[in-house]
Amino acid sequence: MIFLVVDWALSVKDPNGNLIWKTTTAHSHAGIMNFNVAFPMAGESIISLTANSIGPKMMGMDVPPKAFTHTMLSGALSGFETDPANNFGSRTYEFPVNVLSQKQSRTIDGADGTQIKVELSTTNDQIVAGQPTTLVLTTTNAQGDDPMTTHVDALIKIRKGYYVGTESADRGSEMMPMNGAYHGHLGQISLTTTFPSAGNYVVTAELNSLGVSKVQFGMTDIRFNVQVSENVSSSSISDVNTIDPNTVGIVGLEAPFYSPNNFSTKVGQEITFDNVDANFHTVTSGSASSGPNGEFDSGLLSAGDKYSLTLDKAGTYEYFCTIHTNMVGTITVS
Ligand SMILES: [Cu+2]
Repeated sequence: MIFLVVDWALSVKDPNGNLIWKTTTAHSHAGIMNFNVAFPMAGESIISLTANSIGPKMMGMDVPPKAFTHTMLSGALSGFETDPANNFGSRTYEFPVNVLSQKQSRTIDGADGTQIKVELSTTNDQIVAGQPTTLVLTTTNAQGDDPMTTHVDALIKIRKGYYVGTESADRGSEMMPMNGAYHGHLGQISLTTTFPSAGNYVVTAELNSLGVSKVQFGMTDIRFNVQVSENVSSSSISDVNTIDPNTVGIVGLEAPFYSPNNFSTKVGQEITFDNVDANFHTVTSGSASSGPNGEFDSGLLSAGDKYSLTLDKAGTYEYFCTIHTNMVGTITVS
């Protein structure tokens, strides 16, 4: 199914339910969106897509028929029908994504029938671009009862495409394998590095056992993929509130919609709504199901617009966006 002319937004929640990434509310003329996001931690993350149709009326004004949302089940792009059912309101679709742990281990063959198990782990679950991360490579003997390995050298390379993030110096001759490479006396090697940007990195390690090593596995190599997430914290969403405690950010079609979504204030205190999204929104008292109740209405706020509101009676006020009716928020006045 293809939608023509819609507003929409995408967000991603991590397995703990924290919002880790969110688009501004986008408007597009054909229903195709693509995006890049790196998942910061293992577990089930949820991608939410909210689509909002544009109907014959918006904020009480007529919308030209060409600007309505059209739903096309099949056929040519120009052959869509202008069916009133195309005005489907706001709908949210959730897509769970199962992210595998950054902790990875693999058993690889060494020389003379030896086998070693190599584990890559990180000191923190979340590898964030621009922040130092320690990678730990642990090599153990995969055969017999004694897992101990000793005196392991590694030449570690971290790459993303043509970008070389970290590369230890060449390990030199086999006689002097420690030259410039990383060395672990008990088969454990750590490397602290900073990934410059989000995305998928390839970590390769050329491993070598010294002559004094407990397991003589010779030279072998291993490769791991590491996901690095964007340096976007949920603080970028709440920032607008930390600047001024009496400000509510209008953050768009995906939850929390208005940040903070449930806002508490005092009688007579001025509240500023700040449209930090890239699309038009309103702050209108009432609810999507029963419509505006006339207590307050910001009218159309474009990107960057502000709306000030002072409530003189204690109580709980529900409000919504008359363009994107899934956008709802609450103000509690005491
Ligand atoms: Cu809106």
